Amino acid sequence: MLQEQTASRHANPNNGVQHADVAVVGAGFAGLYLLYRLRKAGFTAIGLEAADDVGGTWYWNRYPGARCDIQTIDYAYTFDPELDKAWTWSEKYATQPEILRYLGFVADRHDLRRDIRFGTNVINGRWNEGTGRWLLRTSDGPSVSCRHYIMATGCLSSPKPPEIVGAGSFSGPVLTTGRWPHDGVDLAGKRVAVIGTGSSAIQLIPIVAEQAAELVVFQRTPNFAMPARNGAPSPDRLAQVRSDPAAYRAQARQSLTGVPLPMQSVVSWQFTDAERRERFEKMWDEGDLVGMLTQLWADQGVDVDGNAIVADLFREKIRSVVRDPETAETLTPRDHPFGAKRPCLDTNYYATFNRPNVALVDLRKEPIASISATAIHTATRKFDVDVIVFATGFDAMTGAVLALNPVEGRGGRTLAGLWAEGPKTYLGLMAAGFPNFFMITGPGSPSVLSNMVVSIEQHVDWVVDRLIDMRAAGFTTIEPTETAMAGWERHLADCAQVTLHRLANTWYTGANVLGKPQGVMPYTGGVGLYRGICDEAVQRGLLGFRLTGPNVPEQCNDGEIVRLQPDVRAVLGLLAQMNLPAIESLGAAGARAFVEQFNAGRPFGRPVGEVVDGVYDGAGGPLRYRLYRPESEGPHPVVVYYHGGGWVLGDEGSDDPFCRDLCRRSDMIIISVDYRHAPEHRFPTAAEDGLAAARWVATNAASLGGRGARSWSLAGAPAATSRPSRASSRAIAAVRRSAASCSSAP
Ligand code: NA7
Repeated sequence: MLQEQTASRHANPNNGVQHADVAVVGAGFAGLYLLYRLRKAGFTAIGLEAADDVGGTWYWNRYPGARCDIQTIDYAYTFDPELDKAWTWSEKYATQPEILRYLGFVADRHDLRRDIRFGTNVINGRWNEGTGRWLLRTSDGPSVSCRHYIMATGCLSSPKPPEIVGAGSFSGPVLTTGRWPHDGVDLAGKRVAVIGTGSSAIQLIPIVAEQAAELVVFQRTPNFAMPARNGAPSPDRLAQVRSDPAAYRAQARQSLTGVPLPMQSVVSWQFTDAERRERFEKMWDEGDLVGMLTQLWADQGVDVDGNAIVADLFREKIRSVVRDPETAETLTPRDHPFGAKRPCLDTNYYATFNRPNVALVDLRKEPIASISATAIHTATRKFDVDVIVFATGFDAMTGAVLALNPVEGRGGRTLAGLWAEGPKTYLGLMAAGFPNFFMITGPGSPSVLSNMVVSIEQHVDWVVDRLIDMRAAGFTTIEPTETAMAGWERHLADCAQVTLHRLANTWYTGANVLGKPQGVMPYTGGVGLYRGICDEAVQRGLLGFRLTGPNVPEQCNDGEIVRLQPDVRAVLGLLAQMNLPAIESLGAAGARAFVEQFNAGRPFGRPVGEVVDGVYDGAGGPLRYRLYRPESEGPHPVVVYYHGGGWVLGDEGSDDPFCRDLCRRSDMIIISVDYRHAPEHRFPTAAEDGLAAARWVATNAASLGGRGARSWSLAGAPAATSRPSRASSRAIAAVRRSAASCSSAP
């Protein structure tokens, strides 16, 4: 009924095509906020929604136990400050029905349903070069002609096919968590199989175990889960939001994950064992998943060893709850770092496996061979069941957008074609060749690695603000350039290298769907940084975008928005914020004092097997060195390391944390050597010392624990070799010649 009213209101009886400035696909968090902002900005907009009501992911995912796993105080709109007063969440982590009610409440409050055609799928969308508009064919009602086409389709809304032989031949009820029946399912007295142990299954399994006569859980990959400890919303957070809502929300917007928590700067090895355990237990007791992911120590998400400490503490917890040691071991994740795959919040998940009516099948040992009319068969066993629940997840991030295929841009180019080897976007917002086509929380944006609502609001604001600016300037199309898109792809890959996400096969990387191209799809650099980059693109004249309009000259400020490696960028950004004096203005003594003071404040480097201070024969007499030996048994290859400092500053200990890291990661001996400085010792003194150090190490490699005279190499900090004078170039060349004659790469 609702659907008919809406469609007829929009239909154009003259040609069966409905016209609007903007078409929005999806009526979840993103779609609703888009419709709100577009209407306020004076654009005509049509929402197209497959479901018969608002809610998006919260409309479809109605399985028992479905909940949010970001605290709901944070998982809420902020665009309407009155909402915080008008709506009160009843729990720390709200249930699906409550979140769905909230979205209905927002839709009513702002009268958004009148712009939405419910029960309507988009069949395809084609860009018409002549009219400069998109034409969308829909499953129901008139086609839509729109200037701008916006995907608010969600990241986890296209359920993944089961990929199991015979899945269609089961004669009993087959349920999918992402498409749960609206009137519920009675599982009392039934023999139930649940396939999958991701977030959905981990929420569902304890509830099914209480209802069903028997429950068999088929697990492919164990996950890290921690107790939600649900209850009333956190009083601390409530107090913070109420006392200064603007500051609270602003902190979330600038944070790593979209939740107002600080960045940690203390690294794991700065804490004792007892302190680390205490920090872990605190998060465990509070049931704060985002806290557990980001607040323990700074290296937990970027360093395998820092991460392993958290993972081990989780494993200990599983063993302490699950009584049968074999079951406990099967439930224990060992193939991925904590947080590299989406960890879960649970209520009695591990304890459920102590129940007599629950069995666990390890699909790594006995994969499902087939499903017949009445049973699930592994290679060795047959499980007779009455109901099968597929909790097998989604074709994440790209699935819902590509389901609208073809999205056909300029010259018949399709999005599926562009993304054949993995999604390509600029800022996760747009793709080259697809004018006026936007994605909210698309691949390449922080999206699923963040509090979605915060990311959605940022995206919607960015997009609608651009449409307003374009209208004011007379532009009718906007599109990213190939250069900008390629640059963003490289930046995404650089960021992914810094985190541990690349070390796990997950839906973040496309590994859960057969044949899907692999690669970390969300932006891993964090919500605050990402927001800054989007703003920077605007400040730099819409860098990376081409804009056209009928009566205005084309504008194209081509380029890449981020050209530095993310870690270099972060360090330079921090230094810029400190507003330090130019080092060359301090004089040699002043600069040395400054560097010493600066280094005293940095985190202590990670422990290695052994650190030995010694003296080598420099060109003009004894000089100091510091040797870093790996924990592993030697002999090791040796690296002679020249510290940075522009020939003027530093000593063998000034790159200490870096040398430790180099030693640990490369499993090589690092020998950081001092050399005499300018201006007291004019060039090429330092280079001569460097050469002497190289010779000394080559001669003494075996006694230092190295593999032998020919198994060593040279390394150095860039400053040591930057902008060399002619004299220094000659000296460096001498060192290189000497090195080439006596070294071989390990
Ligand atoms: P997930 O997290 O993708 O979980 C799906 C689970 O199903 C996971 O354990 C998969 O194992 C398993 N799976 C998938 N395909 C199969 C087949 N063919 N056979 C056996 N097991 C399979 O989806 P969820 O719905 O739980 O959660 C999605 C997100 O929604 C969640 O992270 C929250 O952000 C909200 P795998 O790990 O791939 O080996």
